[in-house]
Amino acid sequence: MIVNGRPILANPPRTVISVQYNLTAPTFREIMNYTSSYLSDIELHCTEKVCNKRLLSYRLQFLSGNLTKTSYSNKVTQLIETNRHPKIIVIGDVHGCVDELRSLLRRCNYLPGDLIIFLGDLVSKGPHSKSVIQLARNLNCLSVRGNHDFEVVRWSQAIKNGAEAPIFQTEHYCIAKELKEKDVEYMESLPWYISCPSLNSLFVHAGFVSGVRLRRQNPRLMMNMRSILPDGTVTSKFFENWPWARLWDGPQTVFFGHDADRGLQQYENAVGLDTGVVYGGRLTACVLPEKKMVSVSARKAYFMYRRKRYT
Ligand SMILES: [Mn+2]
Repeated sequence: MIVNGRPILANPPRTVISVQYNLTAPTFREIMNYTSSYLSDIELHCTEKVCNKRLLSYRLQFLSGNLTKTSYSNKVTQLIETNRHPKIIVIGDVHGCVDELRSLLRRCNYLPGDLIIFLGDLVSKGPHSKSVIQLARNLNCLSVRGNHDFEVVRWSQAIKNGAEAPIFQTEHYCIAKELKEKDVEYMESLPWYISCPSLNSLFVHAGFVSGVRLRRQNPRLMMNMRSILPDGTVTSKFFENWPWARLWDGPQTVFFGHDADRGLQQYENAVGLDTGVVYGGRLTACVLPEKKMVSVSARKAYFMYRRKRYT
């Protein structure tokens, strides 16, 4: 769309949306308490690169529009035991590709009693976000919280709190509007990470920073990070030579998604399973405890692939 000779983005910067909200702002302290978990990619960029008061205040304005006391899940983590499950099927980013998900489960020989753990981003970009959530609920699957799941949760809470529809109806908003109460509850219940001591394994959407205790890991980074630069900067950007997983030295094995650019990643202590099904790639599972890789190809590309590479 072109307005006044300028192209208007389909997904406008958050700051544009923010102006529509006129809810009472929480105190600055309250906002800051929540900020680390409420920033997504664009905002992350702002905090790291822009020390501009105006931008900051816009961003906070946006946050205040959606924030309520109830909007933050306290469930940081979830512990699981394996002896109850013959096998655990860990699945990378599904992004609404429910047909591929069903094929994958068949190919993994999923049987009742097996435990499915999703690595987040169940929704968005692909065709059947709602069906994926319903399947996940029906099969009692676990999942960690992905950045897109989080955006949907944020919108459903905003809607519940009386927020008006945005001028540009973003995909996350549309998904949130469609969901039933039970779907929303499921999405809200997703933890930042899951740990399974008996398999010496951790499950997270984006990643962890090596050397930081699990309880001290930043939720925003757990949902968004892709690279750790030589100077220690943790970023959601794709710097080809600096995947965070290369620095992870265990002792647990981390299973993660979120990084379709790099595709399947197999380090000694970290396994990346986002193989870009929604871009026409594959949907991949790792079946534990054997660590057997199983994947199916996408029926088609549902979403155009475009991401800047940095070096
Ligand atoms: Mn993601």
